Amino acid sequence: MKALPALLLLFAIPSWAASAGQVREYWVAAEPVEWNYAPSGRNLIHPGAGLGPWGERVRYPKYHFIGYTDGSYQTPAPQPRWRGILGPELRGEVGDTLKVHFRNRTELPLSMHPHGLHYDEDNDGADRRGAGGVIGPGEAYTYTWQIDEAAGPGPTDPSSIVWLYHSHFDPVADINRGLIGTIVVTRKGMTRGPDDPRPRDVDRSFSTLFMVFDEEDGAEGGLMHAMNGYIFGNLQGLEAVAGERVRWHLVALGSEVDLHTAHWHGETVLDHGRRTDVVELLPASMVSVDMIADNPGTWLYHCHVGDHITAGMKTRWTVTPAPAGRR
Ligand SMILES: [Cu+2]
Repeated sequence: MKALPALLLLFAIPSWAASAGQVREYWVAAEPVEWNYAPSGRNLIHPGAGLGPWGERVRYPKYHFIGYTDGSYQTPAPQPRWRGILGPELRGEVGDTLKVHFRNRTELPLSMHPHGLHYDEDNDGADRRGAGGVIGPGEAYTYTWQIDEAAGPGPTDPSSIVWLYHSHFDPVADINRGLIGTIVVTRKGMTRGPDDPRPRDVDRSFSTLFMVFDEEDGAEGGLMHAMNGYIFGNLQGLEAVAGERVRWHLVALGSEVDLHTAHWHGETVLDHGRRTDVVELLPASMVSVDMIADNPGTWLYHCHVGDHITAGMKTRWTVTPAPAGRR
């Protein structure tokens, strides 16, 4: 590149982007919770149809990663209600370092393992090896994860991408217990500001986990076909305003039954250059797609696998009309 264009490019990048990466700290505790897959107690999609065998019992003891505002672990960090069973969203920009202070408030040995980020063996949080592989009941550990170039959006990705994190002491059991969350990494120079690593080219983002939780050793009534831990429309709060640029981070986990096809009514998405309204997911899939929410209404959002529709893997989302004077 010639010197002049390079100089112009430098001025085009916001000043914070030119600085070295930040250290972003998060405080996360694993805690036992009583989870309710259908807090309304009802089938909110087809009220007359009821909850079927999945409604005979909707409350189960689970575990949850809960974000706190600081190291006193007193005040839970605010979290939108639609996140449901997902732990806190850990955010950063390429070049940043995440310091995640993990506290195990359960009676089980657990860990935190991040997909995608750069870590050494002590910070893999897996394989029962390294200092971070086994965090016993009541213990704490600070994980250090680097968001290097290889953890950031690739050339054909949107300006932010999603990664999973989960407990990996006993991965199959820990994931089914609910110890799951998401990380969102924004491309360097694309954040909203030094204190807000969310991307500046989208107005809103949602993350949804498609997963069948097995609560009763495979018995049908305990196979909870959930989106963010909710069934039959009980996932609430997915709301955008007409005209907004909405990014959907889609993840899935589980086993052979967890092949999911996320489908939006009312809008289409752009999935890495492909226009569609259905995105395919397999266990541990992580996909970020973009939508212009320009069609006001309340629309279905569901898994399109037949058996999963029957079992309640569906909800609604809303595009509210833009206020007068906007757009
Ligand atoms: Cu499905």
